[in-house]
Amino acid sequence: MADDDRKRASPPTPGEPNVAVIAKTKPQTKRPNLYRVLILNDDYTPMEFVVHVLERFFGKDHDAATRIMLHVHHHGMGECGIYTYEVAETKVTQVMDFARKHQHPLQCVMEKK
Ligand code: TYC
Repeated sequence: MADDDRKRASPPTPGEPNVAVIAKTKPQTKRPNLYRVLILNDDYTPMEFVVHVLERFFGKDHDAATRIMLHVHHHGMGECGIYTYEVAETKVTQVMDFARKHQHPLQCVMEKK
């Protein structure tokens, strides 16, 4: 409710209770839902290809990309980044299209945080 729409306190009327209404203003900031983008291990996608994907689509430097790729290689799954819904969805589509184009079975998924 805008300030101007709020009920003004009436002047006190003799003999009536003098009551003021205080309207709380809801904070206008809402945190967006966030989504983790994950890549999955497989036996066929070359390690260098995964490193390249992490550099190209997730802005990782070579060392960070290599660390994430090795984590996925050893643990089966790893986090590429955390984004709002539309950005996460775009990243997943870009990675899946790029992997398909190069005929690698690399899988990329998103999950709500
Ligand atoms: N396991 C793959 C190999 O040995 C490498 C790999 C790492 C594949 C991470 C996918 O998300 C992945 N060539």
